[in-house]
Amino acid sequence: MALVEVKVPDIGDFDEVSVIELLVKPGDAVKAEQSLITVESDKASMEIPSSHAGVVQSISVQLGDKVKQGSVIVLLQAADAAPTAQPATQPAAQASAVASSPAPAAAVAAPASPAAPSPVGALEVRVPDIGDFKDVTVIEVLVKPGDAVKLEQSLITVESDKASMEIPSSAAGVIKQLMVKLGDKINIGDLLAVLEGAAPAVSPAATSAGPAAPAAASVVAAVASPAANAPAPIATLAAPAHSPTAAAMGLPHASPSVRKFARELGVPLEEVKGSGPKGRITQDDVQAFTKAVMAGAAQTRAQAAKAPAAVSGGGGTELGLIPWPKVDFAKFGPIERKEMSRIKKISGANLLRNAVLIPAVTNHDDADITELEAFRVATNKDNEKSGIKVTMLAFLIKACVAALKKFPEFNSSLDGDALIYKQYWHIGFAADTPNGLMVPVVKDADKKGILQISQEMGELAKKAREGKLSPAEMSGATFTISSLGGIGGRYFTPIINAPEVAILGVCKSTMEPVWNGKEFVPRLMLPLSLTWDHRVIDGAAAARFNAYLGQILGDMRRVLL
Ligand code: CAO
Repeated sequence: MALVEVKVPDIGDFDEVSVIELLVKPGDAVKAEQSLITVESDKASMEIPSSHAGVVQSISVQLGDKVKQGSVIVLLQAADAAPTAQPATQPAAQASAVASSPAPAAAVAAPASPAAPSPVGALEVRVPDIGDFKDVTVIEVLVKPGDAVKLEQSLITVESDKASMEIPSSAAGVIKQLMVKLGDKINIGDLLAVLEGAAPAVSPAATSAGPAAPAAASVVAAVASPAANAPAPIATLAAPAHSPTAAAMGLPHASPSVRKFARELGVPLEEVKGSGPKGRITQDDVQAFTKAVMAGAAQTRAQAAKAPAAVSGGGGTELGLIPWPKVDFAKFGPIERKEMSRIKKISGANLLRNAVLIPAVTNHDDADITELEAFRVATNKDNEKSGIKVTMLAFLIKACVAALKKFPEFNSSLDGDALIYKQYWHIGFAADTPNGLMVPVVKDADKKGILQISQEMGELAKKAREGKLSPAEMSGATFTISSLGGIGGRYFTPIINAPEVAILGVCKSTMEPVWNGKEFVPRLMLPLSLTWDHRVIDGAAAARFNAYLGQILGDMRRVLL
């Protein structure tokens, strides 16, 4: 054990930056590369991580202090005197070790050269030098074609496995073309957008480490603010109700670690009030918000912001629940504690919201699929060579589209006191994966045949299991099917995947004696469980939906009518 001074590493052009957040306190055990403080210049912010693991003895800086390369941040009782990458014999070595950690060295805007201002025309905005970030994933697209953007307004958020950052625009103008989409992998120099309109009067040029400035009217984005990423738009069984673009309306001000923390808890940062400098959201704010929601205090606010219709009848009430039981399980026997996967944490928060906010009712019914199953088996025989396997789920998707067309409110979403009727039929299906439930979406299922749907489902389910689904492949569903048919069970009560208003649960079909008016005959019966939002749908409509679905599954030729 040795005492080690952790110093500010080489942080590029960041000179004399302000300390805006202290992320640790004396006595805290920190891991190597754990963020210690957040600093901010007038252009960007970044976290400074620890070069060693150990216990914080004292903190050498205060909020508001100006620090620069070599300033001592904390005194650490190090578990191991060796820094994370290179020996800490001198500040520079220590700095470079730290610089390769989660907080990327931000490229800082430099004044444009006199030649830079170009006449009104097309301007290319490219990915600037984003330090160690390579092949990073676009997790948010904050603008769309036609949007007017200001200089340095964030265009997208990217995320590596270590941290996230926003990529701002290097020029003001109107977005003519957006060259990236959710899920894309990007690297330094990639073209993000083409702007037109305003001349980049004060557009920044690339830093020395940045890509070479493209010729003529193209401008290279040069500021990479590491300070953001809102909840990733991962569609789980309960996809977030808000769209990723909502964040663009007023991006919350928070450091990457706070954003990561918020995302893990499923906390929407747009709804958190920041108590830090310039309204910055701190970890304490996120914790306080979570506590308030759990205690019911923020329920009304959450409803108003995320499910407006939930309060359109006149204000929510506090849940007034008793606290969650705290049990020392180890007292009763051996235990093992395991962190839940990120997907489970996100889907858990969404499921809780949907279960609490939606007045959901489930209708159970059975469909006679005797003939359909025979047809399915025959189809699979005929198509043996194609490698495409047709399961009942593909027919269910097609049958649901027909029922959704007949009962359009099942394909709608609440928007305040209005209903949005969607003129497209994108069907999500719950897929069981090692990391938790995912809901890939078969887009435009109305335009696809059973074989195409089966093939797509197979590919999407495989990607889901491998954790390779892109956000785009999990968004846009208008209705979801959760099939446990391959596993078993009779009926269950699935939770609606907001902002959808209904979900169909399906269990394993069984051969049953069915009375045909004269005698009992063996029929293959498929158990259906339809959960619906009672604010939008009533029981009679739900019963009719199930009955119609049953008729279609009984004779798929009805789909053609
Ligand atoms: N009745 C009887 N058998 C059924 C059936 C049903 N309703 N649905 C599927 N089967 C059969 C299939 O025909 C297949 O049989 P064979 O192996 O003999 O060919 C077998 O069950 C396995 O099917 P599958 O699960 O591979 O395929 P699928 O198209 O039915 O489902 C998928 C695909 C991805 C939805 C599924 O694998 C899955 O993950 N299901 C779990 C969904 C889930 O967890 N829902 C709960 C959400 S709420 O927590």
